[in-house]
Amino acid sequence: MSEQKPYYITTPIYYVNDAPHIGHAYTTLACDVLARFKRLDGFDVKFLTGTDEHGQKVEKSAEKAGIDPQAFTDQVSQNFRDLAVSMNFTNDDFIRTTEERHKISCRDIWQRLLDAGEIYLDSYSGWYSVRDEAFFGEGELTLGDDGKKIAPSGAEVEWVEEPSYFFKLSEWQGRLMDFYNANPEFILPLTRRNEVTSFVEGGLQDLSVSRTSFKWGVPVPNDDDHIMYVWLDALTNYITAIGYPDTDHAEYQKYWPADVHMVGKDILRFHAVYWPAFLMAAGLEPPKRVFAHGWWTNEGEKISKSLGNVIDPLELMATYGLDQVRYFLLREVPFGNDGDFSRAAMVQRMNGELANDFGNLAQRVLSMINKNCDAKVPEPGDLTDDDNTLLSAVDGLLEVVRDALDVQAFHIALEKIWTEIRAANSYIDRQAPWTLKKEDPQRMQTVLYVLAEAIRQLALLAQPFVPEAAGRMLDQVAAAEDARDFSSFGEAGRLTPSTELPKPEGVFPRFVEEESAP
Ligand code: ME8
Repeated sequence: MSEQKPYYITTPIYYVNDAPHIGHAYTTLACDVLARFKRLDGFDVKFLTGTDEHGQKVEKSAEKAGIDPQAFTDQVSQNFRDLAVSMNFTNDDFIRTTEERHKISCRDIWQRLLDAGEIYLDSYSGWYSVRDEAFFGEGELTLGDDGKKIAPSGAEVEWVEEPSYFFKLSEWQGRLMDFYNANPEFILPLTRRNEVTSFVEGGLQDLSVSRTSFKWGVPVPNDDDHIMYVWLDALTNYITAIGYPDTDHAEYQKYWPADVHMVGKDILRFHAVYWPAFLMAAGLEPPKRVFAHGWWTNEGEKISKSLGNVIDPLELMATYGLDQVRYFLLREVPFGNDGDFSRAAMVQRMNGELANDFGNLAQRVLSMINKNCDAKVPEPGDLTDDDNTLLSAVDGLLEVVRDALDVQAFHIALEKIWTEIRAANSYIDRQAPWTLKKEDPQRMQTVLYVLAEAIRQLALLAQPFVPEAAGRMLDQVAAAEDARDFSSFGEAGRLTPSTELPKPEGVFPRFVEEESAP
């Protein structure tokens, strides 16, 4: 077998200051779908997620909870791990920045930067937002109602004055611009790319990369008074997990540079400006892509703990079902745009698109086969133009979905799959196999075969999005376990007539509003 191509995809590592919410689940879900798709498509995938456990924000949260930071991070990090299991995420590793492997990696990248003359000691005085873990210039701030200064994210800033090491970011403007120009799809979507390039074109200042006013972090090598800036620490996780500092490590050799760092738009600058600059300055390659997706609101409102409208992914799953939530999040909003979570929209999509369009297609066809074809894959006769049109459209879908996912356009991938689901539904209505049953039973067999084959392929493609339901649909067309990757897509994996089929059962339940109590 030819060597599999590597594919390395990462989520942000989440701060352990709080319980995971729908926004965290969303980013990891997007990565999970890509990881699953690429595995089915023959790639050797590494999918990484984890938690960001150092810094002032986490230290303060631990203090507030009255627990020591390590015990606090152990607890909260576990919630993120558990969420990954509940949401059926297939991450290959889960990294925590408090692990020894990561501290070694941080010290090493620091040393490389120092040796390269990219870091110098000075002192910092300026504004810092603990919530963003970021420094801000006076010009970026606004005044809040109470007269306090506010960062663009809405977080309060505090004045910081302390000795600090600096990274010579100001010297990287030209090289970053050359890098963006040479790699036009490094930042997607393109609207976000423009945001970053104009920021860099506007001029860069040296970046403070150490703090002395708290202790919870990785100490700077040979200068224990300083803790490494949490973003330098955090970003380095992406290479720690593949064996760095051993750049000869088999995983590092195979997976670096990463194919996609998936992030929310809030942390694009760290990933698209600081990270490639740190890497290039350390003599390492920058990643191939950073995709910054949009922001979810809840029924039109910003999601925030103080508003009490945080959406708990576990509650959503319990109410609507896991595959239903997975589908909704990636179908509702063009990936990259902001989106609004609404329960009405959730129910509409799960009932309309999953239960009616896809679920009924399978249920109608498989029940007819069960009753009229002796519960076996029917034997097709000669194919008509109508049969060939449907089959070739479905056969062509893999390429269409692959192209969409290569630019992280989940909504387009789903839209294209659903176009063919609807085409299959109109084909049934046109061909009316229930009438053929009496008039032309051989033709009925052909029509049902074409439909079963369409269902098989649609379910193959739906697997990354709705793994549980698609798996059950594949069981119902008796697709062998080793015939569920994309090497069995199209003609290569056509259903074999006379194969026995199990009794069909619905895979996408409808959501029925409970009657409110009298
Ligand atoms: O920023 N809508 O961690 P974090 C969509 N530790 N996505 C959302 C969201 C929302 N309302 N809220 C959060 C950090 N997210 C750093 C990252 S990486 C080296 C270090 C998602 O816990 C989105 O992906 O604040 C966002 O970028 C991320 O959670 C921020 O997670």
